[in-house]
Amino acid sequence: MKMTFLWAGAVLAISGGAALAENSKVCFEAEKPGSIQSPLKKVTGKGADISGGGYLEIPWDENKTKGIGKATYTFNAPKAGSYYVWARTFWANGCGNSIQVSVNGSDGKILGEDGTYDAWHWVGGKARVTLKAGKNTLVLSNRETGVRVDQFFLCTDADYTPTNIRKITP
Ligand SMILES: [Ca+2]
Repeated sequence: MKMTFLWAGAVLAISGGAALAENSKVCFEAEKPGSIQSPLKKVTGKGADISGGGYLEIPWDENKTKGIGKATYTFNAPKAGSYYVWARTFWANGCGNSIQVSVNGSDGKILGEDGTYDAWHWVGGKARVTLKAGKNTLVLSNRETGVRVDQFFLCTDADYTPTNIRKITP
């Protein structure tokens, strides 16, 4: 009988290890910050290609307001760990093609600097941040003007690339 219990314990340990390898995902709307400062603004948008009925915009202004203002988000993570940061973005023109985020007080992570214009697309997947189980904070700062953000997405799997609109997590 003792042997049986030992084997049961070993099987449970292996199952637990497999569960840890799953891709934990977090997704929330960019237009729903806990706080927001001008010139960052929430925009109500209609269309099948925008999630949640809107997006956050840092309006293009020839960079007169570049560096001013931020948006702060509080979001829940299913478990603690190292997560890759992504954002679903739209660049208005070639002069603004990046955003900067800081998670839980981390140094600023730059997402974007790519060449996809006039289309919603995901940028990120390189910078990693540390999340706690439960509440975490993300700050979007004004690195460049002429940018829009629809959703933020974080996941633990380095090989996962989000596509289209992702499902919002609780
Ligand atoms: Ca949105």
